[in-house]
Amino acid sequence: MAQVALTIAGSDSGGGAGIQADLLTFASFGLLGTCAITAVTAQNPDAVAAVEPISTANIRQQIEQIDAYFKIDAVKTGLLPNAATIKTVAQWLDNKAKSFPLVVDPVVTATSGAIFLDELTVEALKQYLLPKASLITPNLDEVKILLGEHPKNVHMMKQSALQLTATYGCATLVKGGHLPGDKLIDILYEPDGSLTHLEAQRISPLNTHGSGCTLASAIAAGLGKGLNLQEAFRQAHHYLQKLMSRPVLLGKEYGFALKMMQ
Ligand code: PXL
Repeated sequence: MAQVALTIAGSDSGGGAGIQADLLTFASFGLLGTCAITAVTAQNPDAVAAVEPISTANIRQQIEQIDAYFKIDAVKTGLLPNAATIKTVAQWLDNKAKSFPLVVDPVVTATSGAIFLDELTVEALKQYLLPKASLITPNLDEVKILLGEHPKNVHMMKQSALQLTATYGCATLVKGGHLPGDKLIDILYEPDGSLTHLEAQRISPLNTHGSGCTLASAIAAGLGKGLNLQEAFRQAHHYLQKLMSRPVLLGKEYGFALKMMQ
């Protein structure tokens, strides 16, 4: 029987991030992808022109319809645009009592700066959702918003991962793509104290829009297939490297676009 993954996230009209990246990733890993759309953005790889939240009543219905029909093997959350949406998702998760792994990508800002969650929303994320996660996947900007300090080196990334895991009881993947230098370093810290450190070479110039969504949904896919977290992380990391090493050429630049032709 096919495994089923659910992404609860925003739509990216440019196709590179959000729901579109998640569903593509689930399919690449052989899972059946389902989605609950939390917000509709109007954007292209240069800029986000608009973000319109979907009503919580509609989001709840999207999730309930999926839940009523499918046995869900993994859930990934992305952009949750306000506190009411976060509470809606958290309420549903409470009723499910952890029957699947939950990967929370704590999307707080977009690279373009156009998506920005206010303080109330960040507080709701910390209070209601992060404690329910199996894994959270902050980038360095999101670590700063969650902990108050921007990691400046690998040692600080490890300390941040440790602190987030201690606070929320989940595994933490700190993505180091925003550190300067040629090496891209990601650090996974698990509640049992194990640390996995994966490196890659920075490829530039490359538009990496959507890479965070893809990594998180690839891990969710692996977990949904029954892999342990370390193995799911390794496979997701490898998948992303493969995509980035074969970028499609867009109009203006080498874009990542995540539409690798098979
Ligand atoms: O990568 C963060 C992100 C998540 N979700 C949506 C986005 C973006 C970044 O632009 O557009 C819908």
